[in-house]
Amino acid sequence: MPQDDSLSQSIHDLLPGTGDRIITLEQVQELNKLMSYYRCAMMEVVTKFNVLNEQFSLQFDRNPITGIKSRLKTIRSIHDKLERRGLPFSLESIEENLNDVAGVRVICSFTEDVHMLSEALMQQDDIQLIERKDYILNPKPNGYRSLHLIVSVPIFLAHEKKFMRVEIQLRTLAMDFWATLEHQLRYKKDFDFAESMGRELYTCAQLSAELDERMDGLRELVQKQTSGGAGIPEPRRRWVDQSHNLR
Ligand code: 0O2
Repeated sequence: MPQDDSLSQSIHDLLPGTGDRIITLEQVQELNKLMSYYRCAMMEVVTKFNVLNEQFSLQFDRNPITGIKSRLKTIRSIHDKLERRGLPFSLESIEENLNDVAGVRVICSFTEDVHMLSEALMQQDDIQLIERKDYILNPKPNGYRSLHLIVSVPIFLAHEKKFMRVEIQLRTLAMDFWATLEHQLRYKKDFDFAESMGRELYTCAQLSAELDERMDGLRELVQKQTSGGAGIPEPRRRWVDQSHNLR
């Protein structure tokens, strides 16, 4: 490894135990390029959801999305995940074996929004569905609920079009609340996660599912009363008319 190569050095620092392996500057640049492609794909997906939110908020006078988070896996966790699976750490291996280098999490208002947004996204002709896991219909044994999509999305570079995979997690506020706290509790360092805590978390997951159901019921009620079952309600004014101040 060339001593003056700070990128290469940082990869060596990130990957202890690979000190004896030669990482060339070219390889580091290729890895950086791949990560930037994943970042672009992530941005494409985030934009798609922002556009859908804009359109649905105009159409139905409410925002189906309350927040969008995105994250790029670190080189260290990419390396560790491949190592855990006994797979090589190479550019080809990353692209071939990992679906979640780029991740987008969409937090929705209601359960119905989760499915409505996922359908709207999948109707877009540049998106390819690779895998769909509906943990809302079939929650994990610990109570985890979310809709997971692995999609392939094109990014348009100066001279080529490249398809990149992105993991999308769609969930309601209640599902996100539970998953965020469960993740924090479960991965607390130096703490033995007792079985009884798992049971308590499962009960909390059921409570959060009940909360979603009840909120969905209220939303249906409001929708029926406001639209009278006929057509789309008038969009609410979000901007106050300030023109009188200009006189
Ligand atoms: P991070 O840091 O959030 O990315 P995979 O490991 O993805 O190849 P798997 O296990 O089949 O294979 O994937 P799955 O079931 O689709 O879950 C992947 C991601 O969903 C996880 O990523 C979590 O973000 C989330 N997830 C899945 N199950 C749970 C759960 O029980 N609790 C919580 N809080 N989140 C969950 P990572 O890589 O674990 O972490």
